[in-house]
Amino acid sequence: MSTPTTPPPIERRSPVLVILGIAAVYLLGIGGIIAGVLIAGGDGSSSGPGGGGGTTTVELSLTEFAITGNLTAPAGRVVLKATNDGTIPHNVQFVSTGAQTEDLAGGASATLDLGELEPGTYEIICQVAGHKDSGMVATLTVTAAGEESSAATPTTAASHAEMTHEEAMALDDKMMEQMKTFGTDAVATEGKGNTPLEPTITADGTKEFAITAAITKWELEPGKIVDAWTYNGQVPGPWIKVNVGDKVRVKVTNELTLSTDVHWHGIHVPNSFDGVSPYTQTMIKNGETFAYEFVADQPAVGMYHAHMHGEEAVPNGMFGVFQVGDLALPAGKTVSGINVPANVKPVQEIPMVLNDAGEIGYSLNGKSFPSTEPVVVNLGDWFLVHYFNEGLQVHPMHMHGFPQLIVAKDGIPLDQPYWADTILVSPGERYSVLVKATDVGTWVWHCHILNHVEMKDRLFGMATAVVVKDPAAQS
Ligand SMILES: [Cu+2]
Repeated sequence: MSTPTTPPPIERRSPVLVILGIAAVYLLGIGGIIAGVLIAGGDGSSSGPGGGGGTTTVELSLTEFAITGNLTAPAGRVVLKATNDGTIPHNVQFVSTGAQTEDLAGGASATLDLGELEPGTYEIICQVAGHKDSGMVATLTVTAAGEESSAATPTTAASHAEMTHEEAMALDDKMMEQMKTFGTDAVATEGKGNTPLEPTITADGTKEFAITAAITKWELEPGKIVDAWTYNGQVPGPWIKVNVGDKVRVKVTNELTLSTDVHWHGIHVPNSFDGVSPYTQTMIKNGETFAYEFVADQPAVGMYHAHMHGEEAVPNGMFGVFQVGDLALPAGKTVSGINVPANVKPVQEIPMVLNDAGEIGYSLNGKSFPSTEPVVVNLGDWFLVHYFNEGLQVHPMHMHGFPQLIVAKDGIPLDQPYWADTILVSPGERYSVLVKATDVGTWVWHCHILNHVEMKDRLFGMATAVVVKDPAAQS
């Protein structure tokens, strides 16, 4: 009798393999996933607690954004075999011990030995920032010896394809009900980002702003409250707008445990205020205040965010919009046959800050659908949108109904503006677009990576709408 410390490759165990369960999961059009539990038994090679026996290999599949598999094993030694069936890197963490695999590229596999497990339930997550909140969490159930038969019960929901007509209709209805709450008081949330920040004007005419970094509660959608990393308690942080030529001072107070700094992304500042510790300043420690001072001498559609610990701080909410001057618009210009009036005056200027990770997750201006804010305009209005991507992924932003005239990239006006209905915004980028509301109705506006906006039974994340009203029709 021997007790192996390393399970042999599964393939070599085929004589004693019993495939106890296969679950096929259909998720948002991403194809099928097959998972099974492979149990080694009958060779008497080892004896688990209670005499359950053997090592169980649990196969699981990682996708955007789910962990699926037949996540049940008898008490004893358990080894996870994870395969990334998705397209972006994922990993697997066994939460109770913190053991985890390396990040796996799409198509890669890894095993994770969980050791001897007592009966109970154990959480498994993908530990890549934001992936757990997006759905990559699963429960491993370890049964007492002699209950192996329960391992055949899939833990994942039935696929759409396997549903009865009645089940499918109920799911459809559930989705419609959830979507109808958009724009109603039922989905109003506490807290609003991008609130304009008023300066104090000092004796020498400097516009002085104060922002405080802290971890504060933030409501993403009704009842979903997270510990966000915020500036002045909001996500995005306050919207700062100054004029070209203004003397600016921004006093940053750090109430985080970690140190921080603030980078002025796309804003022309002296090197000493670029916000990159330790190269341009010393870090701002807990309880300290640092003043950034510069003359806002060039027009900008910029943003400010933490640089130090940015990988964690920024997705968790430490970002805001900073503009210098009004963006020059192609007034009077004809682009692809469409004329922009010489006197064009946008009725609204809308920062649209994209995020996809950390505590905030898939969101527009710090809120997840249906709590995202619609843009409400009148027929014939022109409005100006600035997209800012503060997330970790690209987002093709698609507006139904109207093309968007891209007038500036990263705040720099384009000599050749162009029309597009979908604009790919990468991390760090800004696109400014001018839109004319040419048709009445509710026009959905969303990221076109569909699992950034939709789950099996509901919409979420990066979706909102442009609501165009006809004032004449309402009188
Ligand atoms: Cu997206």
